[in-house]
Amino acid sequence: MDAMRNRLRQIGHLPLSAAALLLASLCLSACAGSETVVERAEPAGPSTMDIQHSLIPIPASVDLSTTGRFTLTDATQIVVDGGDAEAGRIGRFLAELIGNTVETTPAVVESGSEGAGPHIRLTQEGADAGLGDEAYDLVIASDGVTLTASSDAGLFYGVQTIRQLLPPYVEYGAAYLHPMWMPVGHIADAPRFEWRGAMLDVARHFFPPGDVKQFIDFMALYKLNRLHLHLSDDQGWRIEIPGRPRLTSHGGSIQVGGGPGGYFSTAEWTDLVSYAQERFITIVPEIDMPGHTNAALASYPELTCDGQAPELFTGTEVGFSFLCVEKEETYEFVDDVVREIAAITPGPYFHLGGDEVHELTEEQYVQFMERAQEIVASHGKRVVGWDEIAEVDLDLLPGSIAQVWRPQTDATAEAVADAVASGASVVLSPADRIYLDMKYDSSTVLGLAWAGYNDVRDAYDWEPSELIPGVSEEAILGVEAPLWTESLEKMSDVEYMVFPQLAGVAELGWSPAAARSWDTYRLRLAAHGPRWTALGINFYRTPDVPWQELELGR
Ligand code: TNX
Repeated sequence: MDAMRNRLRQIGHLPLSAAALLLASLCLSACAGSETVVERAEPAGPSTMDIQHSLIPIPASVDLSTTGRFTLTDATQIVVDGGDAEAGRIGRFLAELIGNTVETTPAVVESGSEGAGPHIRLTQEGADAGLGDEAYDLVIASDGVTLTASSDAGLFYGVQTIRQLLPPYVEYGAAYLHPMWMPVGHIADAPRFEWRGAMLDVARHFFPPGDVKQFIDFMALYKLNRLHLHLSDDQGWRIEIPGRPRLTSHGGSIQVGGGPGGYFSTAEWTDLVSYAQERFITIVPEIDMPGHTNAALASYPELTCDGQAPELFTGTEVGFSFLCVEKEETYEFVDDVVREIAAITPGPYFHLGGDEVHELTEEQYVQFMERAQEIVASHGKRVVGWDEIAEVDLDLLPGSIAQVWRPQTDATAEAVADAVASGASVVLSPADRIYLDMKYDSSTVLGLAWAGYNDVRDAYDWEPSELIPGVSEEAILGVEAPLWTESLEKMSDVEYMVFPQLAGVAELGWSPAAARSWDTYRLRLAAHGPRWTALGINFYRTPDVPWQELELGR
C-alpha cells in the first residue's frame, strides 16, 4: 500500500492524460476487490477545460457556445446550391466523413429539394462581396448550420472547420458512435497568407503516390494549400520525362541507403495533381539545379563537363554535383524537363532549386540561373528558388519567389531584403524553426540536427513579419515547412516528424498574428492527439502539451 501511495503522490505532477493512464493501470493491478479511495489528480496550470474550442488554425473570429449544440440526426441533410458540382463534391466529402462514424451517411441534396429535417447548408448565395477568395462564414444554430463563402475553396475550408468542431471520433472509420454534434456559434474566417505550404522530399527516399496522397490529406485538415515536391536530387530522379527515359529507369532506380527508389509515371503525376486540386492544394514541382544533380548526370553523361557518367549515389553528403553550365546540351535538357513538367502541372510555379552549389563559381552559377529562369518563364511558369538565388548578382525576373531557408545572418538577410526591394516575393522556411526534419530534442531518433533542435514551441512561437529586417508583411507570400527525408524511410517516420509541427505551421500561415498564442495553442493542440490517434497517425507526444486521449466507449 505504501508503494501505491507513493505512486499516487507522483501522479499529481503528471499531465492529466498520463495521470489518468497511470491511475487506470494502478487500478487494474491493485484496486480489484479493495476499498481504496483514489485521490483525484489535479492538473497544474491552465487546463483544456478553459478553452472554448480546439480549432487549429485558430479562426480570425470565433464565438462558440459552451452549452448550445447542433446535434446531427439520421434526418440531417447537407444542402448545396443547385448546379454547383464542386460544392456537391465538398458536401460529399463532409457526408462521407460523418458517415464513416455514424450509421447513416447524410444525404447531399440541392437547394430546393431538401427535406424538413435539420440542414448543414453550403452556399455561395448572399456571400458578402468583401469575403475574400479563401474566406468563409459559419453560423451554427441548434436547428441548422449555414456555411457561406464566395468560392469553393472557402467552402472547403469551412468544411474543415466543421470537421474539427465535430468530436475527434469522427475521424475513426469503425466507431459507429453517437451523438455527433458541434457547438452553436459564429465563425468568420480568412487566411493571413496566400502560401501555406509543406514540402516533401521524395528524392532521398521515394514515397509512392499513396503516401503522397496521405500527406495531402494531412495538409487539407489544416487548410494548407501548397505542396512542394522535391522531385530530384543526387540520390534519385522521381518524375517521368518523355524523351529522357534514363532519368527514371536509371536515375530513379535507387535511393539513400541503396533501396530500390521509384518514380511517378505521367499518369500517376496527373492523378496526384487532381487529388491535390480537389483539396485546394497547388503542387509546386521542384527540379533542383544546377547542383544536387548526380542522378541526372549518371543518367545522361553529356550533362557533365568531361562526358563521364558518375556512379549512382546513395549517401547523404551535399554540394558535390553540378550540371556543366558551359554546354548547350545542359540548356536543352533544362528545356525538356521544364516543358514536360509544366505541361502536366497546372499550378503557376516551377521551383528550380539553386541551393548548395559548392563546386561552381558565382559567375558560373549566375550564368546558369539567367538562362534557367528564362526557360521557366518561356513555359509560362513563375520561378521559385532557394534563397541562394537572391544572394548572387542576378536580376531575378519579375514575380520571382525566393524561399528563405538558411538561419539568418546579416549577409543573407540583406540579400533577401535587396531582392524584395527589386520586386521579388519570399516564402519563409527558416530551418531553425520549421524544418520538419530537425529533431525535436537530443532523444529524437529520426531526423537531423544541423540547424539545432526544433521543439514544438520553437516551430510555433515566432512571427513571420519579424524574421528578416526590411522584409515586411506585403513581400511575404507565406510560410512553408520542408521535410527532407535523408533519415526517413517510411510513412510512420514521416508522421512522427510532421505531427505536431504541421499544425503549428498551418496556424502561422493562416491565423492573424494577434490571435496566436503558445499558451492557448498548446491546449488546443492537446485535443488533436485523439484526432490523430483516430486517424492512425504516429505522432510525437511532446511533454509540453497535456495530450487528451481518444474515448471510443459508448
Ligand atoms: C539542406 S535546405 C538542404 C537539403 C538537405 C537539408 C537537410 C536546402 C535548400 N538544402 O539538401 O536535405 O538541408 O535538412
